[in-house]
Amino acid sequence: MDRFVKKRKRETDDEEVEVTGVKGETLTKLSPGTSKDENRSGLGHSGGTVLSKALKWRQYSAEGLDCTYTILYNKTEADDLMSACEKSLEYYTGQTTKVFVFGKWHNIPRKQAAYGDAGLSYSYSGNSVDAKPWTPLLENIRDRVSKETGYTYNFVLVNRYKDGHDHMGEHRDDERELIPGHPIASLSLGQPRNFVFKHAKSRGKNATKKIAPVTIKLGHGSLLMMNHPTNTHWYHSLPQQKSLVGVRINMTFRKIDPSKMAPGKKRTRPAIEAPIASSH
Ligand SMILES: O=C(O)CCC(=O)C(=O)O
Repeated sequence: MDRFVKKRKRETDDEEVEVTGVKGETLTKLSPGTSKDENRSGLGHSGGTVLSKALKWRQYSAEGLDCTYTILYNKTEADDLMSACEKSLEYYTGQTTKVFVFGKWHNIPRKQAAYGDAGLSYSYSGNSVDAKPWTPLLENIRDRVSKETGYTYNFVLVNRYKDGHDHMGEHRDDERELIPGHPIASLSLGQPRNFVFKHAKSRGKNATKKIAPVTIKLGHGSLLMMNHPTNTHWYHSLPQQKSLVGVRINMTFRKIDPSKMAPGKKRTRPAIEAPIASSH
């Protein structure tokens, strides 16, 4: 297929974002459909995801990549949510802020927390942390995301980046306990940052294919839907942007099947972020 990459201005502000897709494809118009998860009226359809028609969605498509992006909260709403998050969210401390990579413990280059339904846990690199119970603030955001996307979520991973030095290495959200085919909804507040997708076959020196990365600038109040099969074929990362000084909070809403969380092997993330990333 004839792919293109071009720069565009966002409708909502003056930030430039890179749009990658398939020539001839309409980026924002979505046809009607119903959710796999639950039926909702007034929603459009993209991949497996049912999207609210009240919002303006942008489609990102490439080989095996299907993402949709919108501004879910306007600036005032997003500012309020950001300050409420800063006041109320509690991040991991102590040993749970570290990962074991290449034989050494490293501090995670950001803060993390997990909230969700009772019994769900978040584990990585030898650590396993129970999800904290939903707070009213997070329930409110979760329910809004559900309403606009037609899917329900029982878990959220929160990442806080104090500035452009904090980052996240390349990884896929393809853990066994995630319900297959269920999208991951990524809500961003605060400092806009670049979010980079790389195709699994085009990473590093063992690359077998040449597929251009896809970069999306995630704005304040934005929602990015990572639809199936994106996380099967594409790694994603939040690289350092050292000149940026603002705080950013990201929430990835997920649906976990508790029966798939094998005792002692409960994982919501690969044990290490992909070694190719220079993140730790
Ligand atoms: O902060 C971000 O946007 C990245 C979050 C992410 O990659 C994840 O939670 O898996």
